[in-house]
Amino acid sequence: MAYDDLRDFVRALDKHGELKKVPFEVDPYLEITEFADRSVKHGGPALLFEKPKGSSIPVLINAFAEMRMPEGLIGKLKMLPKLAEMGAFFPKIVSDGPCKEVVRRDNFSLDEFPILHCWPRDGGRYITLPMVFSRNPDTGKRNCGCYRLQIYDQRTTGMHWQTHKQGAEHYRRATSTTQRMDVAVAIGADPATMYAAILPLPPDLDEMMIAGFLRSKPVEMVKCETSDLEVPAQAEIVLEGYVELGELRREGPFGDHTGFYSLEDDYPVFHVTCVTHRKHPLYATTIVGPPPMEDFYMGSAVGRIFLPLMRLQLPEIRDVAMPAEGIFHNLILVSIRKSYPGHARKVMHAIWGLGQAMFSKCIVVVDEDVDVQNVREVAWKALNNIDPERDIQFVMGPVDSLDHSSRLPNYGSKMGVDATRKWKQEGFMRPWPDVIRMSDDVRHRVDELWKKAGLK
Ligand SMILES: Cc1cc2nc3c(=O)[nH]c(=O)nc-3n(C[C@H](O)[C@H](O)[C@H](O)COP(=O)(O)O)c2cc1C
Ligand SMILES: [Mn+2]
Repeated sequence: MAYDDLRDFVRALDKHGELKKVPFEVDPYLEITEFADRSVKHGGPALLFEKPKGSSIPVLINAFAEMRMPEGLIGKLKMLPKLAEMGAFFPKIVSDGPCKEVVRRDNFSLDEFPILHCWPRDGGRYITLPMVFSRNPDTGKRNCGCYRLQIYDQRTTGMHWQTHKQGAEHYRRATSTTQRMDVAVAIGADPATMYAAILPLPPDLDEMMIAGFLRSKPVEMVKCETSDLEVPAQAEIVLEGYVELGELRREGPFGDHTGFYSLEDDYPVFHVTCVTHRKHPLYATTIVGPPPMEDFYMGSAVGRIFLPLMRLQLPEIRDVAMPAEGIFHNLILVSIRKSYPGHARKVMHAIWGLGQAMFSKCIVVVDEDVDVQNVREVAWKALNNIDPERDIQFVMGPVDSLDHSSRLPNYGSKMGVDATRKWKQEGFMRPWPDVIRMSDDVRHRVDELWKKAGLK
């Protein structure tokens, strides 16, 4: 993760044979999506489209797919709980940076960028992998989140921060004090910095500090031209601007990471007032759609980061898995060391109370001897272990904004399945059977006889 910037990362991908350059013209209208979708489903390389139709700026996609997440990252992530003791990675303010090589206050148009129209029935073109910076009006703390931006015209976009996200919270808080809220959007940076934008961190915990930790080097931040916000100095492209409080506009539809088109809804409007970029910028993007896509791999790494953090609060958790088909929040498989009656339900409620894990639509809790990374084993044992009426619990609460099945936007039901072995203290008086297993001596003997019989 110790890359200086996006192009440094691209060079490394290239050197390791993980990058395919496409030297001929490909259309950002649907065609790049089809390339990226086919490639990610086959474990293909990152793609660099050198001649996107209609723009002189190359498009990078699938750079985070497969296990290109550098190995070192995973090890580092396990150390995150110790972050509080480290503190040495606070972002550093610098006075200038490559993202300012070209400053355009008036003479810019978003049409110059190779922004994808991802799927046939999308409402337009979307910037899909931005780092959106805003400040908490009460505490002054920075937030960076990845929220898509629908292009409305040359200088305005949608601002798709969902209601539970930090950007939306800043917006709500700003409403009482000002008319406008400054927002800055950076596109393309070193992978740790880009990655930090999707981390579901607690409010007011600076993503840029975590990025510094992941890359073992503080992120250098430079002040915007037109506001007091700061952006990563090594970014490829920066859009500066504001959202007008109270101004909402129809956003969507968008072929989303659920694999369905997410519905249209009203979101704030981002007015771009200044664009800065490198002399020859790269445009980093992604597509989402029927899983698994690039975001599945990004999200899986998030899962691994948060397991050690979750275990700080809930040490009984052995392991957690989020199968691709569950698109993260729809299905969470959890194994626990069960210690007291009702323990599985305590864990479900704890997860529903934990940051963005509140969206977990179905939580299945199993005993620690079940390998949650093996979906077949979970299905087999869990389905055997449950008396549905007794072991399935429904609760009401906040649900993901993208959930198209909930009775209301953002509010609906969730399900917890207690698939642990039931105890007497839980009122279960029948004997509980063991899983069938052949005895070791017979297995060893048949190992020999197997060969003798000529079986393979
Ligand atoms: C490719 C990609 C696109 C995303 N698009 C959005 C989006 O449009 N709106 C949104 O609220 N969250 C989106 N997310 C999820 C957020 O980035 C994620 O919830 C993050 O934790 C938000 O940061 P925050 O906790 O600082 O608000 C996206 C994630 C990825 C990987
Ligand atoms: Mn945040």
